[in-house]
Amino acid sequence: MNRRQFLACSAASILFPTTGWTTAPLRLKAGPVTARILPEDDRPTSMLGFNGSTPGPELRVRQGDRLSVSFENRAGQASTIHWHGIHLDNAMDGVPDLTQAAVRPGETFRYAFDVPHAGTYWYHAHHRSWEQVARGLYGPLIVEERGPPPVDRDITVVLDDWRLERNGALHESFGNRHDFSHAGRMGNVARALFSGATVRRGDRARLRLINAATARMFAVRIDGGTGKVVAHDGMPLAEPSPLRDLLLAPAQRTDVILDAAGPVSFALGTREGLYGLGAIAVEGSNPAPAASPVGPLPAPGIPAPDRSAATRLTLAMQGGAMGGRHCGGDLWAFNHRSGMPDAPWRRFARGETARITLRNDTAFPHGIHLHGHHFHELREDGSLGDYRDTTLVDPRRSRDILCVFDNPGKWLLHCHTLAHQASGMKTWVEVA
Ligand SMILES: [Cu+2]
Repeated sequence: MNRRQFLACSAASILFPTTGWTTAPLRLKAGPVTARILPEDDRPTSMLGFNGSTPGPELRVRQGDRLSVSFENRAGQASTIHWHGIHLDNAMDGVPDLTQAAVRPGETFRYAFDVPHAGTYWYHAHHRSWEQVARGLYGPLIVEERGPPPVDRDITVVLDDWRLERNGALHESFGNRHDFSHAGRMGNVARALFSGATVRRGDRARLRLINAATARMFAVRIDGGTGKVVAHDGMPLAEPSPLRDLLLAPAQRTDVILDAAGPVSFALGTREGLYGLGAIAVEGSNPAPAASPVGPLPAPGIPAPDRSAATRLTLAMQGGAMGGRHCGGDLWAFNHRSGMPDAPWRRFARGETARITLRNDTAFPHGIHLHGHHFHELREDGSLGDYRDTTLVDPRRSRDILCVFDNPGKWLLHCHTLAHQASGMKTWVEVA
């Protein structure tokens, strides 16, 4: 990232549209949009979006509600919508050729499902996602608690990067083999996009961070107040932890509750130093700032898994540049198999608990996402860690997860570096 781009990112914050509460049927129309990523005196960028914008509108529902969305595909290519992190009805999961046929251009598909857990989620295209998400086909999905924590502001912060030409156009290097065999499609401009532009000094703000990038691990520093991390991937932490620098793999989310002392700024940690992503401005001051400490979000009421009976499995990640050889047939593989097998990697009885060792035998980090479920990360000492739907595994390291497979259906399991997913690092499981 050069100095011009660093300066570009000090520009005023960009807002994306939000909807109000909704249980009524919604329409999401995918199609071409013009996005303002570079500053005003620079050129706009032609992208894809929903209802005229990228990110698409923030959808807000309450826990336990039914979300009903009519997806109208005017994107000019087949597509689907995946509702990332929601424990939903399998037929609504939006995976082409696994849970539905891709929706052809000009066609409409009705998604309707119950939303069982509160938290910060997002929706995104799941057909040729390495290209369609990079072109802008995604948006936030916020599920409000029935008894939300008292805050003065609730602001969604979408983190993304884009690979742009000097004239502001998206670089048409989609499918670039070098990207696919290395860390994926990295942008040369990165931003934080906000659902709200301002806070008052003294406001308690809930910040919902979503990494919508197709490849970038966002190392994020937040300045401008004292905060606590209260949730990862939508799921509350039993005890909020002090806000330090955050690291979000693609598709991961983190909720922070922060008492604002000034403008709340976001910066990306890079090898060359901090890169400004944008800031929420301060306007006025709160006459009655919250005095109580930040407590945990309402517990999701998920029973602790029975570990004693857990099935032991290993899923090894292979391939890529500088990686070990494998016989999978594409750039990347799980257990020496590239791409979708006809039969699931594993069939689980409904309710079965599995302890899966995710072993990264490659030279790159991978954020591994399981559809339709969350799972516990296990710490080195074997204790239960964060409850997530996407877990980051560093190069040459492994991480154990513990998952109760209680949602029936066919569920994708893949790397959320979308170029890796597209070139082999995916499989699926079946819960029956
Ligand atoms: Cu990967």
